[in-house]
Amino acid sequence: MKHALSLLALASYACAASASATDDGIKLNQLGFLPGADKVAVVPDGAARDFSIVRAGTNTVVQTGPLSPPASAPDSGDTVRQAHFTDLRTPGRYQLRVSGLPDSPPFEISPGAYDALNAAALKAYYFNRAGIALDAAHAGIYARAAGHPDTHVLIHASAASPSRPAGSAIASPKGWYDAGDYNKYIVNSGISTYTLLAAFEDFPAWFQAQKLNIPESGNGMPDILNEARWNLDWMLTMQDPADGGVYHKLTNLRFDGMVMPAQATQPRYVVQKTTAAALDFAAVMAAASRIYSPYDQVLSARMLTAAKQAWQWAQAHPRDYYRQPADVATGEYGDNDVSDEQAWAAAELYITTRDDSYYQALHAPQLAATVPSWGDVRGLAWLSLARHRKGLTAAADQALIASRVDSLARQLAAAWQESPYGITLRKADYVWGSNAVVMNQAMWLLHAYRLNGTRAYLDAAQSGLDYVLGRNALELSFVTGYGTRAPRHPHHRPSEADGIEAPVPGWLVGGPQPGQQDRKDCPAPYPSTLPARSYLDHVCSYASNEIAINWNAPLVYVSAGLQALTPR
Ligand code: G3I
Ligand code: 9MR
Repeated sequence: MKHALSLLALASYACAASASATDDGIKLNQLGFLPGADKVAVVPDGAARDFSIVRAGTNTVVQTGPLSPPASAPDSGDTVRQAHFTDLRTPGRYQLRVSGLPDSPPFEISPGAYDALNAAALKAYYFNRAGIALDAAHAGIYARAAGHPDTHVLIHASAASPSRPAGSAIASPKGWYDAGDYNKYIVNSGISTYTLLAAFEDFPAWFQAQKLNIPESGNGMPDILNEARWNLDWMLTMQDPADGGVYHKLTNLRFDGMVMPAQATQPRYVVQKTTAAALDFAAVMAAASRIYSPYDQVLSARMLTAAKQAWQWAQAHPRDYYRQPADVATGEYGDNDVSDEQAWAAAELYITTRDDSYYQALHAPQLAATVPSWGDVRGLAWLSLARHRKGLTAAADQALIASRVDSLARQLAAAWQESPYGITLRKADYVWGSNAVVMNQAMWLLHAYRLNGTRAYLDAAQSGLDYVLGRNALELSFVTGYGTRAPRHPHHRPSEADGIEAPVPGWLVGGPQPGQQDRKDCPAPYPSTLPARSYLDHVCSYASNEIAINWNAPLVYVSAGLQALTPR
């Protein structure tokens, strides 16, 4: 039933999308803006030369302005103009009007524009918890039975050791499901958990005040730390106490069908210890150790010991790359260059211990700054160093830290200025998970803004959130449940299998990218091969419409950061 509905929805969506290639509507952030934010909409080029803003559902004009000159946007195959209305600061509900086009979706100007979005993006992690029943008091209509207790997880042959031979069992409960699938991967957990912890480190007041209504709420710990703890507890079980090595993943041999967690009962395995897993684990545990220390000294000490042991293991096994065993077919998160993981772990250990030998291990002068992703985490080293710059030892090169953060921000701001849509994405950024690329770019820009107050960085970061909330060629908010037009059929097993029409809310889908690696699994074609339009709101589309913990984390960071940093 649900499948038939989704096909119908797809058919009407595909028509709309192809019609819209020549005459789309107005594209803007469908939630709206903070009063003090930069405010921009994108308008398809036509006869109009100006725009007006009306109170939603009325003809009361509150502002008018000129459209910018037209610019052609090759990534989306259209020609567009921009409408700038930053001066409109009065809270209210509005629509943007351009003659010859339908009015824009309504949007708010409000000091709490992203409150609900931010809480939902974080609550999404609760909905993806393994090993716990979601009760109605916390999950509402998305309540479900527990799945994947992971109390009897087999040691895969690739992970066998003298004290843990192949086929023996360990307990490795809790954690978050990685994405639309039910497996748990240390590499991706690393950047995801870190990014949430970084959001807390940067915006503590915001998160201390936030109430998520999760089972631990009210226990004296901020909910973002409660939620992250669920995954940290699992990560700790992935370290072999005999040698400090860390298993790469906990997985079935094959992906589960589109069923609820409790119905997914294939045997689970831990697979191969890898250098990347040990270093990502070391980085996250070192960071978590300092962040949880005011709340739980025992946990904090345990995390630091675990981090050091994983670091030691990685130094002794510098090139144990992940090799997918022949009998395993789930996600790989493989990576044949772990120099960035090494630098990131060194940075976190240095910040937490103030031991200069870790700073030396970073090789800072040789370490470039790049937009973070699961496979390239060197940027996380720079962001953490910048955040903690005031407490570092004399060994740290302060000027280098500031210049690395600023120079990448400058490049991103240049892309933003040149872009017809006023966004930081360039053609090469439309990869699997492109929406997380733009969110990580925005996260970087916010760090740079915190560092040196360059207003363009804040505005460029805003453009990233605007993009994922509707200022894109598809006129879609890419966050389930938020915005007037949002994904209905994410590649997310619970959303598909729960029998509830609306998907689990608060998830950022992967987004457009021309690879279309799921074409063979999709009953309907993508509407376009253009990078910015190659997207399918169909459950088949794991390459454009899956959700993932590493994609949501920078959305949590950015939606909190804009609220915390945008001048009133
Ligand atoms: O590394 C190459 C790069 O050299 C090249 O320029 C570029 C061109 O497209 O491709 C790069 O490789 C890409 C790789 O990600 C690294 O970014 C592959 O094309 C791309 O297919 C690959 O996608 C990954 C995907 O798994 C398939 O392995 C995604 O990043 C990753 O987010 C996704 O993760 C999956 C998990 O395996 C399983 N759970 C769900 C999760 C989300 O879909
Ligand atoms: O559901 C899987 C998703 O989480 C992964 O990102 C994706 C790529 O590894 O694979 C999905 O599983 C598909 C498999 O790769 C091919 N057959 C169809 C599966 C989806 O039901």
